[in-house]
Amino acid sequence: MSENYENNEMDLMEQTDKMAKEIARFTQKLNYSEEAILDMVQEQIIPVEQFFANYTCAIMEIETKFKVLNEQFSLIYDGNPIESIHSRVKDYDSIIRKLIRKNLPKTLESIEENIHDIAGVRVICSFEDDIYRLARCLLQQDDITLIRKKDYIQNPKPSGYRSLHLIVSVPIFLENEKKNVKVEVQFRTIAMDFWASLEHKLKYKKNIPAEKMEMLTQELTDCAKISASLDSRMQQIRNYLLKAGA
Ligand code: 0O2
Repeated sequence: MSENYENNEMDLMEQTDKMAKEIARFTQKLNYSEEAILDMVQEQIIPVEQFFANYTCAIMEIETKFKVLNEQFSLIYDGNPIESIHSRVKDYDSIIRKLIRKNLPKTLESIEENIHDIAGVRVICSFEDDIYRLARCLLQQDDITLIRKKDYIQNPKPSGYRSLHLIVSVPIFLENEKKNVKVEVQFRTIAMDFWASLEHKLKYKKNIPAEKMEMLTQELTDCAKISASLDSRMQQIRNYLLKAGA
């Protein structure tokens, strides 16, 4: 037995030696091609990084516009109309999933042409009136072009989802060019956002039994009605206070 062990040991040593030589040869080859691979990766990655950087810049432009409006409104009206602003660049996975769902080509050109919410800015207000006022102010700026408007406040989705969505195009100024970039702006009241966040969580929960899911969905639809009613009543109180000069 021990002999076998020894023999095995010898075999292993020989094999290891052979393998080490193979690896050295392979690594030498790899060293050469590694640079080529790196060059290739750089060539592919830089345009993708630039592509997404444009959306980050467009978000900065839009955010600044809202910060300016918020500042100005706070001087004219009572308090700031914007409670908070949240922005994000859509992640690559979600973009690809959307392309697959819509049966679109998976190229940067196709993404730029067909996916309108790569850059997303969510503006949260206390009152519905502020949403429409801010939207109007944004759209009247001469560098902003409206591409599409979906008013889910006037026409809520069957689920109860409410929000005002604008797809706008905004110019960004790069080293040697001006580029128009699309941004999706979602305006919500605090109540709309509260509801949508919970509903979004429910949508992505996979392990809820079907009948429980149906019950929770119904419950959320009821909550959406309560939330819409709350927004409307709060708006009325605010209108009264404004009229009373409070
Ligand atoms: P995420 O993670 O927020 O980015 P389109 O963009 O026009 O091709 P769609 O769905 O017709 O696709 O556009 P729509 O209706 O304007 O909705 C786009 C975004 O609005 C969604 O993005 C959500 O953020 C939000 N939204 C729309 N409907 C609902 C809803 O019923 N519930 C909730 N919670 N959010 C909603 P994504 O890409 O779905 O997701």
